[in-house]
Amino acid sequence: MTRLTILEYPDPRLRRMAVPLARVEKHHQQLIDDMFETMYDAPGVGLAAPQVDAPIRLLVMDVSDNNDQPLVLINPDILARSTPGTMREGCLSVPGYFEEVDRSHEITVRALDRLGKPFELQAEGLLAVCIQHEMDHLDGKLFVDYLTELKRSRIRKKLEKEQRQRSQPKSSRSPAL
Ligand code: GNR
Ligand code: NI
Repeated sequence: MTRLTILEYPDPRLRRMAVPLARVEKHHQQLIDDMFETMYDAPGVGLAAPQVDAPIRLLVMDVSDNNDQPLVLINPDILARSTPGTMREGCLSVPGYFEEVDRSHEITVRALDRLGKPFELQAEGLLAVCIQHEMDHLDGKLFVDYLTELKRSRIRKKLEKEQRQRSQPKSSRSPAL
């Protein structure tokens, strides 16, 4: 298994529309295993393939306390939604920021499992919110898109600064520059 690199906002690769899988192949199952390792290690409760630079409609999740309820959704489709609610969300691609987002509290979703078998799932609470958050990633959408332009640009500038400093730490910069 391999831990994958998680792309961070405002990386343009997070904005691509992901394509459906025609069939689930061996290399997808390898990717799923690597995504679980990456998600548990982060740690996070969900991870969508576009976050690890794979523009396909596949996501993994585990909202349990003991990391013992792994869930794979391939080509997910929301069949029904009910009752709006608000939850504080974070994102592994927007590290360090948590903001309120309006989502449906309950959804019915249809998807393929890791073997390519169709299933339906009724979800509520954190699981429902997480599925909607991950499905947004498949459409190139991030939770910061629901915030005001002002908040979003502040977050973008701070993350860009962090990313610059990571690629060129102060200690390696010449004092003359
Ligand atoms: O780890 C995560 N926690 C979380 C909390 C509230 C709402 C959504 C999420 S998803 C996030 C992991 C992630 O970025 N998935 O794309
Ligand atoms: Ni996310």
